[in-house]
Amino acid sequence: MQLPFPLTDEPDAFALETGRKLFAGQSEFLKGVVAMSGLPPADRIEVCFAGRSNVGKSSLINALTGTKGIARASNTPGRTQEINFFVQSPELYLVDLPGYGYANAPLAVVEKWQKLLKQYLSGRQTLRRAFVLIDSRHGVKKVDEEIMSLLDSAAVTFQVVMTKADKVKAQDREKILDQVRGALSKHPAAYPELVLTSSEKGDGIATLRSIIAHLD
Ligand SMILES: Nc1nc2c(ncn2[C@@H]2O[C@H](COP(=O)(O)OP(=O)(O)OP(=O)(O)O)[C@@H](O)[C@H]2O)c(=O)[nH]1
Ligand SMILES: [Mg+2]
Repeated sequence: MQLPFPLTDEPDAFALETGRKLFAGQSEFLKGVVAMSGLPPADRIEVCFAGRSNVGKSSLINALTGTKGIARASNTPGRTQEINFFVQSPELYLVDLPGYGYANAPLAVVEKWQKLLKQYLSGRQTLRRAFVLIDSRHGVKKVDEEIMSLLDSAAVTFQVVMTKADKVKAQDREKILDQVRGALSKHPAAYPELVLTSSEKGDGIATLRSIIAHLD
C-alpha cells in the first residue's frame, strides 16, 4: 500500500530552472507588519512560512533567496514577532510569520500574535499556499496541529516542509515522517506531498523554489 504524504519528487530540469530563475531575481525586505492595517496591497501572489519558534523559518527564506541575513535568523527564539514581507523578483511576496509555541512569551503577546495570525491567514486573497515548517527531529506538536486546524478552517492549502534534515540520521527520519503523516491525515487543507529541507546544506531548496514558481 502506498503511504499517503510521500516526499515530493525532484522536479524535472525545466521546472527546476523556472524556480531558479524566479529566485535569481532581486529579493528585498519590504516591511514588518504588526496589524492588518499595515499589510501591503494584495497585488501579487504570496506564500507564507509558519512554524514553531526556532524551527527555521527565517533561515529557509534566507536559503531560498540566497541572501544570507535578509530574514534575520537568530538563536533567540521568538525574535521574529512581526509578519515580515519580502518582495521576490518582483512578482511574489514571501511572508515570514511570527513563530508560535514560544514557551516564555507573555500570554498577552501570544494572544496578540494569534489574533493577527488568524486574521492574516483567513483574510488574504492572494495567499496561495502556507508552508508549515516542522523540525525533522521533533515532528508535529500540539501547537502545529492548532495552526493546521486554523488553515483548514480558512481553507488555505498548506504544505509541510521538514527543516534541519541535516540534524537527523537517515534511520531516524522515517519514524518522524510517519508521525507527521499520521498528523496530516486529519487535516483536509494539507497538501499531499512533503518537502525535506536543510537550509544549512541546501537540500530541498531548489525543489521548494520550483514548487513556489509553479503555484498559480
Ligand atoms: N543545522 C541546521 N540548523 C538550522 C537549519 N535551519 C535553521 N537552523 C538553525 O536554527 C536556529 C533557528 O533558525 P531561525 O531561522 O531563526 O528560526 P525561526 O523559525 O525563524 O525562529 P523565530 O523567528 O524565532 O520563530 C538558528 O540557529 C539556525 O541557524 C538547518 O537547516 N540546519
Ligand atoms: Mg525567524
